[in-house]
Amino acid sequence: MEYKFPSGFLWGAATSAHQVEGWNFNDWTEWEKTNANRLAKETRMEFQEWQQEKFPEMFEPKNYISDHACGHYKRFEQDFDIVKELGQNAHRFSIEWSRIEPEEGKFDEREIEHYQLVIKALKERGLEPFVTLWHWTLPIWLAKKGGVRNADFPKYFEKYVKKMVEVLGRDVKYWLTINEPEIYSLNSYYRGRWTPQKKGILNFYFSMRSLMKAHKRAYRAIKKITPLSMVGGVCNLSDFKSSEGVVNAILKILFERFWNHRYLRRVHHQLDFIGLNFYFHNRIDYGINKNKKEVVSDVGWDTHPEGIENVLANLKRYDKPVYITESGMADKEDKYRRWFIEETLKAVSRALERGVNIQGYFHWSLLDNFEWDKGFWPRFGLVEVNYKTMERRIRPSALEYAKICKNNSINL
Ligand code: IFM
Repeated sequence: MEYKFPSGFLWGAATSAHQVEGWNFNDWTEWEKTNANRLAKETRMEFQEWQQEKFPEMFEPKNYISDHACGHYKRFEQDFDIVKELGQNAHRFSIEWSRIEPEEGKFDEREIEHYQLVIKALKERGLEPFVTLWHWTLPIWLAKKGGVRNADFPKYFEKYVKKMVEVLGRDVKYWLTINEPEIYSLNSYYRGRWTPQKKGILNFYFSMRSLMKAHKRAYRAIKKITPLSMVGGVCNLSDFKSSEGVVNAILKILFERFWNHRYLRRVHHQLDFIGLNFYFHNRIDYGINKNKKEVVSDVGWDTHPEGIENVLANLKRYDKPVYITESGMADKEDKYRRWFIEETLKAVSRALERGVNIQGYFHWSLLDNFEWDKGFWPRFGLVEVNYKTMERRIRPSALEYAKICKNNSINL
């Protein structure tokens, strides 16, 4: 049986500036330089033997330096040709704040022009731009002032956002303010794994609070300048399932409330749509993440694509359009990606049948790219990147995804 997606459904893939562009200068590039040796050493404790054997590059400090990344800053036109060839009609990317405002209050006109060209290149190929305004990297001057934890962070963000909307707003309908505030706060301000490596529940709380305020300010600013634009936020939500027993059922409700709904409940009046990033499934059994781990990705994450149905159904309460702004898996050999995409999209079709207003799907990612503190070894791309030659090679799963995009349908 064939399932037809609603007409006008957007099909695409996503990237973020720091992970693909190359030649950045921001808080992450500086952190990478001082932490590369440590990260290479810690790998032995963090990853299993099969991962260490499959990806020996994880032991090399240079794996942790983003440097030229995928060179997408210079190759964006060729990369968008691939997107077009793959039958997609939309594309999600992010703007690198540190390029735009390298010094406080000084905007770099040449970099603004760069992103104008990026958007023009997308439009010329019939690709609807979804523009993320902040995907985790900060200009150095702002990081020095305490970044997200500076009480004025929301104001700094608003100023940058206003500038972006003034110069790009004519050609952009869809804006995404902040990527995954909960994942950023968790890793940078609770676990202390990412720059600026702060720890503790209070740090997490204040980081989230600041990002919520920043989102709200950005929303109002964008709508004031371009009232017809659509402004969304991007959350990384989990599928929670509980094993038997009252305790597990209660734990499930609490985790779901805290992780999936705390941010959304607070910002939903300032959202025209919800951006959902889906990767994680959590079985609660007197503890979190007691998963069966039937299919595990290269980074060791349990993949449970059908879980997206449950998460989508739970978003119905907000009564907003939903775009799946990320969903994907690290799979160097492309063994599971086709299965993963198909199972995800079948689950999406079931959620549509259940009345969830889903309007688009963006696979993470278009290209293999720089995966933050793990560096280059995880391969999330529909398109493989040879980091030595910068050559691109379309993976077989991408061709299968292309069929779905072109037909706007999937065989159930
Ligand atoms: O690479 C990241 C991306 O930057 C944010 N969402 C999850 C992806 C995979 O970890």
